[in-house]
Amino acid sequence: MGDLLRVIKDDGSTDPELDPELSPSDAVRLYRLMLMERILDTRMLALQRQGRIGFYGPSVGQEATIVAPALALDAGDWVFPQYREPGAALARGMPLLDLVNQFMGNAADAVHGRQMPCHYVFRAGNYMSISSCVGTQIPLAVGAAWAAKIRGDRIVTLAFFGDGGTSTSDFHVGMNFAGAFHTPTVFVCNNNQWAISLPVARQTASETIAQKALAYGFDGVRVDGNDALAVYRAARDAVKKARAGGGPTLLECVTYRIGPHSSSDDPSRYRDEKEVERWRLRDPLTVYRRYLKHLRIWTEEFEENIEKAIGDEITEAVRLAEVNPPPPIESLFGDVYAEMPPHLEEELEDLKRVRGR
Ligand SMILES: Cc1ncc(C[n+]2csc(CCOP(=O)(O)OP(=O)(O)O)c2C)c(N)n1
Ligand SMILES: [Mg+2]
Repeated sequence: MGDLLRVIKDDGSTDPELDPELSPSDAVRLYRLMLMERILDTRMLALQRQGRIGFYGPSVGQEATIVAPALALDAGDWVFPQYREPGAALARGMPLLDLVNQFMGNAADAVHGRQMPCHYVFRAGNYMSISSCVGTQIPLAVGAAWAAKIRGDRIVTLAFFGDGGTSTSDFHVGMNFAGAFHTPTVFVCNNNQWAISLPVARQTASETIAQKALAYGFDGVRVDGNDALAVYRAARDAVKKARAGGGPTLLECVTYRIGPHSSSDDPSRYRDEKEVERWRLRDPLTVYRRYLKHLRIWTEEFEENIEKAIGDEITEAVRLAEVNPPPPIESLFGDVYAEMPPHLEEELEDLKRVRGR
């Protein structure tokens, strides 16, 4: 269990026993989503620095652990995300513009600007709304899986969480319940080595996170989280097993948070830049490019075209999102009662008067 599951070899060839044998178009789709997440991060952080969005949590270095599990699901399955997985939402079909509207909290944002930026929801893709409270999505994923099992729906639920999330009581409650009730749940732990400024060695005395699954009576798999094919393979196997009634699986995707925890964090205050440089050598995009090159898909021209197309898509989404006004003031009072009660009507009138309209 201590060994890491790897599929892509250093020369870009793959382990024939483990290769999930993606079609060329699926192989490109996986790359495009990872690259989209990378470029989106750079652009959104820049917008945050310019004061055009309030806050942002980048995921540089973790793209494989985010996109590959989402691609292993069927359309009817459910995702219970943490807060660092925009690539998974896009993989579930969320339009980029919806995502950017949420980052800006404007009138077109599905949650009317009530959530922090990066706390999106995509109902049509069964992508649950995000809670900032670490770990709370884990029992929700298990509960939804249990409900599906009782109803006889052959769906799978997938929960994303971090290494820090494994220290919450919600993690242990969820894992225990999933094991005892044999729920169709896939737990994806993005072990990016840090929970803001706390290193994983201070998080747990266990040698690995994957081994925690043993105590709850199901399989734990330790995956090279920077090898997208390994993550995809492990997630696909876990999803298949869950759907066939084989119960839950915990995947520990070993990766690294290259960037800051969020736009409000300065990691130079608590970690050595040399550690970051070491991990940069195993950038998941570089690893995957070697594989695409081996398949004779990747060329410099391919890269230029795809980067330009993604860049243009983001520019257009930002342009359209910035045209949207802020949410109307009435939206503060909405979505609680079917009809607004008189005391809220009065408050709304007061608010309008104070605001001068
Ligand atoms: C219950 C709870 N405790 C503390 C926090 C503050 N907090 C936000 S993110 C975070 C770190 C989480 O680390 P990890 O689970 O490893 O996820 P990562 O950010 O590394 O992806 C903390 C402590 C919180 N949001 N919720
Ligand atoms: Mg972490």
